[in-house]
Amino acid sequence: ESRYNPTAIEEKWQKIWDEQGLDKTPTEKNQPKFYALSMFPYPSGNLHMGHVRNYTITDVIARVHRMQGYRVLHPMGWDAFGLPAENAAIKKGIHPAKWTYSNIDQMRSELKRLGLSYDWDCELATCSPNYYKWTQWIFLQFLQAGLAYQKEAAVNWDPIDQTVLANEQVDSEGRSWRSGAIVEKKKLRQWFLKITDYAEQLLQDLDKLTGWPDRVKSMQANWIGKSVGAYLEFPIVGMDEKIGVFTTRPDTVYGVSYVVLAPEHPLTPKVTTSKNKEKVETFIKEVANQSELERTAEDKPKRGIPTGGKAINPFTGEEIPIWIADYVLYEYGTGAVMGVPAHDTRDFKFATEQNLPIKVVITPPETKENSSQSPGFDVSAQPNVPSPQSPVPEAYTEPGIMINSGEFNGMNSTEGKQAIIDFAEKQGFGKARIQYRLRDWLISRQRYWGAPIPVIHCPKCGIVPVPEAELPVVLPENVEFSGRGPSPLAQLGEWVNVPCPSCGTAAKRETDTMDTFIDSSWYYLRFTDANNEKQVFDSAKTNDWMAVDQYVGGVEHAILHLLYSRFFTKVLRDRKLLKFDEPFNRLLTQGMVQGLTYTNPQKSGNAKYIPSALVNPNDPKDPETGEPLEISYQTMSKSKYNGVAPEDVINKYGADTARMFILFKAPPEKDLEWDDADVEGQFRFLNRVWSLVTEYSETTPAKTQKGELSKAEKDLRRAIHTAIDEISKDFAGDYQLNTAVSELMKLSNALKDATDKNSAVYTEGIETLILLLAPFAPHIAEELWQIIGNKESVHKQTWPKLDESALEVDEITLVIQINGKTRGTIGAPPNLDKQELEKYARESDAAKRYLEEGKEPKKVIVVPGKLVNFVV
Ligand code: ANZ
Ligand code: ZN
Repeated sequence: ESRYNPTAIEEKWQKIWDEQGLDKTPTEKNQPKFYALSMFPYPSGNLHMGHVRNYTITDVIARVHRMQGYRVLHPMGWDAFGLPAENAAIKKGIHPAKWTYSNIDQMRSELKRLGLSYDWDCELATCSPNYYKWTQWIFLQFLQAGLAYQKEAAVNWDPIDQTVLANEQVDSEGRSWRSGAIVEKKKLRQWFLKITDYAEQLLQDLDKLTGWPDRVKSMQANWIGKSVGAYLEFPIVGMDEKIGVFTTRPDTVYGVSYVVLAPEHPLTPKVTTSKNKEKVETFIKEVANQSELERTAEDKPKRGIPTGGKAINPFTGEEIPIWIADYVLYEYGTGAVMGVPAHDTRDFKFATEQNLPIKVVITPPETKENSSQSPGFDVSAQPNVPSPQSPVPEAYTEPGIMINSGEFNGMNSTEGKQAIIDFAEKQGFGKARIQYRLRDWLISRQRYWGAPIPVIHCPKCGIVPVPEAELPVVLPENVEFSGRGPSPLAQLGEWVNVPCPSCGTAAKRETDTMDTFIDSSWYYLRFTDANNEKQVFDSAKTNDWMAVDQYVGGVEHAILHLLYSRFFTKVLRDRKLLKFDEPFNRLLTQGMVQGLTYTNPQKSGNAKYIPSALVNPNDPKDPETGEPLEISYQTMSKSKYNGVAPEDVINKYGADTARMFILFKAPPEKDLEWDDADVEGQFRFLNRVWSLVTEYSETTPAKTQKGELSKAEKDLRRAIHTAIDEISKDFAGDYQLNTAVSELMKLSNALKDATDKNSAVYTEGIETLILLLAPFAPHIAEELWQIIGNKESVHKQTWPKLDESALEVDEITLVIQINGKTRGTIGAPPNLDKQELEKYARESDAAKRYLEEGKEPKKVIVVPGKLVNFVV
């Protein structure tokens, strides 16, 4: 037979499969459904290895499920709105639509070369009016439900991309997720979605997601950030108004020595005395320029000043000063806190720096272990001892027993919290309160390349939704992209000025577009009915296919996309469009693809990365300076010159080898180090399979088994069914696809070593190997399947069935011991009982040698399946 020529067979089969419609989604419902989904890509230009890995993992899972009798939905599309297209327009003068669609064409053709079993009839691009019409329609659903609103707020402003960002899009260092710019605070009128209405459900339902990595679930739980505590009111001296605070520790209320307002708090100017006015105003201005991160950083001094105003602790009647400080955030809780320096670390720091009283009101519970030793501070300290003679070296933040707390003395913190809340409620100055860290989702962007928010601002009617019949609000095409001034849409008078749909008065279109995370929050629903022109989707179809059974993508979406999608699903369920409340049953977050990276430790920034083409791998030196280079594996990226282009690998080895390598090299959720030698290794493996099968095809093997299987045949059959068993388990469990590939290699070795290649068992082995290989390396498997004489596609075959009896072993090894010492081994049939085993053992040479003729051993110990020990 001919040599293995991947290029020829891959092109050939891709064409045939396409013509046959092999990967079309079944419409009949006589099989259980399986929805396999990869996170759809942003069409940036070319496919990278991270994409290849993501899509290969999902494709193998989809293919195995088809063979296992599921009807499978496996679609692909494009997350096609967003800033890079617009930046390309500004820089190169290409219209964002043109740039985007030509990238899509490029990437689609690369995807097609990978042999991914997509139903391309479901393809969608979020930038197409057919899609964003429904994005806009969904926005109007939110608006109708009271879940979309406009408000003026201090928002995250990205000075590079000239747009606002959601909180989720600002990293822990205060940088934009996209441009990397340090985000500024700006007061602007913006659109929000009320995700906070769903905070509790989004938190509770995490428990349902048993198929999600714990890490992702805990990231979401932390982001939602539920705190249970109390709302307490402190009357202001000389005024009718009160300061409401949120606290998680109402049990410490007797230890309050001051109240702090966020500088932006509306009460700040009211409580400030004329003496302090000037200083307070200067301070407010200083804080306004600080990011949230700067304000809350642990290691920074807490800055603040007194307003001169005073409040009353409603529990003690005590007068306490009102301060403002940077560490109190206006956006969280009530924007005001009660300061309890003895039991809160930040308050402790602040009080120490500002010389405010520190009053201990909680003491560690007296247990036997710690009653004798010092609990870390002197609990007998007097209240209101001014620092720096602080009564304690640090804040005691654990629960404990209440002291210095009037009638609540002696209660433990848990009881105490409830008692304080009950008391406050009875007296009318407080109540229980639950607080979430999650903020409403800021969705408006001052950019062009996104779905226009479909509302009109009328001077008479206010906000008027664009009537459904007039959707989509299409993006105008003739637009200037200067990168300066307001959004390109806002500069288009003829587009902006329209009559009000409701009263006809001259009105203005909303010129903001939607955050692209809105587009991706519902695309998986549209896939279930992608070509519906009349509805967002036919609920019957969507309810049938959803939830996604296996979702695969990057962990970088743990909060953003995955939280937003869960939110959308719940809202659309409440709008009666969906009958389920979680979109993704199982989630696999695949690891990164890392490339060999050369760095010069003497250089910094991007200059330290040296392209491998310029380096001698045996003696890595900087080609410019001769300095020795360091070698590491790092996530592939253009700026590190450590990427491997998928096209190059496919051209050299074929898509099947690329797929096999990626699946074999690491478990899906772990990082993967690209290694040319291992790619070569998988190519050789496919070549071995090729020879094995083509050689077999030239023989005339026995078709049916005649008589009993020989030992060699039994062994081969055991190898075949072990492979079926192990690989099936890898798919039923947590997708250890790397071990599945090793099992394929083991089976191929067993076939190579088989002595009788004309037996029916050998035929079973060859067929099984091709069938098991088919999901991993679909082209070569199809070619070999035809070579051995089949007409129907290998991808339409059923997954090989396990014959448990083939796994049974013929013989076990039985150890013979005399007085506990091993004296020999013998083969014995499996499943013998104790008596039978003993009989077997007595017959052995070893036993005969050591057991005196005619003399019974004192005792015989039998461990079934393992050993027989004669005590003499
Ligand atoms: C008094 C107190 C005593 C507090 C104590 C803690 C310990 P989490 O868990 O994050 O919800 N706080 C409330 N609103 C704040 C704001 N806008 N900016 C800064 N800090 C704020 O934390 C809630 C606690 O953070 C609240 O409980 C409050 O301090 C503070 F021994 O109240 B605590
Ligand atoms: Zn009107």
